[in-house]
Amino acid sequence: NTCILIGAGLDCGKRRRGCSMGPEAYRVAGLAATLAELGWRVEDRGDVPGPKAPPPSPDGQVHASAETAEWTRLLADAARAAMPDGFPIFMGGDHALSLGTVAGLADHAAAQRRPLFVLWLDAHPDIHSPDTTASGNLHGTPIGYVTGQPGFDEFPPMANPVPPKNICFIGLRSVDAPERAAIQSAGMRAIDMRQIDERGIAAPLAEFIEQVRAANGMLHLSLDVDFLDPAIAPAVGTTVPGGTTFREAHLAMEMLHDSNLVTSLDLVELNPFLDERGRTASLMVDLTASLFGRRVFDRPTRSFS
Ligand code: DIR
Ligand code: MN
Ligand code: MN
Ligand code: MN
Repeated sequence: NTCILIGAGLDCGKRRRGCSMGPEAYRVAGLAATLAELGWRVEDRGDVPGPKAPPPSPDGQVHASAETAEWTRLLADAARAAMPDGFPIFMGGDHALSLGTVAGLADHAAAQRRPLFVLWLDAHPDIHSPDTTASGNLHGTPIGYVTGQPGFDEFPPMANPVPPKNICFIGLRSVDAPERAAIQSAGMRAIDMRQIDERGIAAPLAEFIEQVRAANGMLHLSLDVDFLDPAIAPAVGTTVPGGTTFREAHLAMEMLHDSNLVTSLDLVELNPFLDERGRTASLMVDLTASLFGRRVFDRPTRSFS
C-alpha cells in the first residue's frame, strides 16, 4: 500500500505566520521513514506551489481570501489526483487547507458513488463563513465551506457538499455562539471535552466509526494540533487549555487504524516557529504512525528533557 505525502504549506488562513514551515518540519521529524518502517510504500510529491501569505488585513476584515481561494483550487486538484494512487497525507499548513482537500475528496467519493465522512479532531468546529467569522481568519471556515454554506462566492463552488450528518467533531472546547447554533441546527455529531471526560474517547468514536462502516463510507481525518492539550503540543497559534491527552489521542488513532476506514489525512496548524525542539512535530508523526498501524508495544520511547 502507498501513502502519498503532499506538502500544503498554506499560511493564509490566519494572521500569525509559521505554518508554511509545517511540511518541512514533518519531513525533518521523519514522517516518510516512520511510515516506511510500518511497511508502507511512501511517495513524497513535494510542496503544492500555492501563494504566500499577504501582510495582515485590518482587524474585522476577512484576511487573504484571494490567496486562500487559489490554494483551495490547487489542493482540490491535488486531492483528486492523489486518491486513485494511494492514501494522501496533506502536510499543513493551517486549517484553511481543508477547504481544498475536502472539496477534492468529496468529488472523488462522489465519482466512486460512496459517501464521504469527515472526522474533525480540533478544539474548534471551524464552521464559520466569511460572513459570520468575527476574526476574519479563514482557517475557522472549512466546515462551513465543505457543507455548502453561503458566503463563499470568491471560492470555487462546492460541487459535492458534505452532508452535515456525515461530519463528527471530537475535542471541542472553543465554540462561539454562531458556531453552536450552526452545529445544533444541522444536528451534527459534536463530542466536546466534557463528553470525553464523562465517557472517554473510545465510546463516542466507536459510534461514529459504526456509522461510517454501515454506510460503506470513505473517511477523511482532519487532525488539528490544538485537538491536543497544549502541555504536550505547544506548537500551534491557537492553544486552548483542557485538550486531549497523549493516550486519548493515540487511542483514537489506534481505533481508526483498526477500523480500516480512513482513506485520507490532513495534518494541520503545526507552527514550527512555536515548537520546542521539534516536540510537537514528533508527536504528530507518532500519532500518524498509530493511524498507520504502529502499536503500543513497539512504540519507541523519546525523551525531551
Ligand atoms: C477561530 C479559529 N475559531 C476563529 N479556529 C481555529 O478564528 O474563528 N481552528 N483555530 O482550529
Ligand atoms: Mn482547526
Ligand atoms: Mn483548532
Ligand atoms: Mn471561531
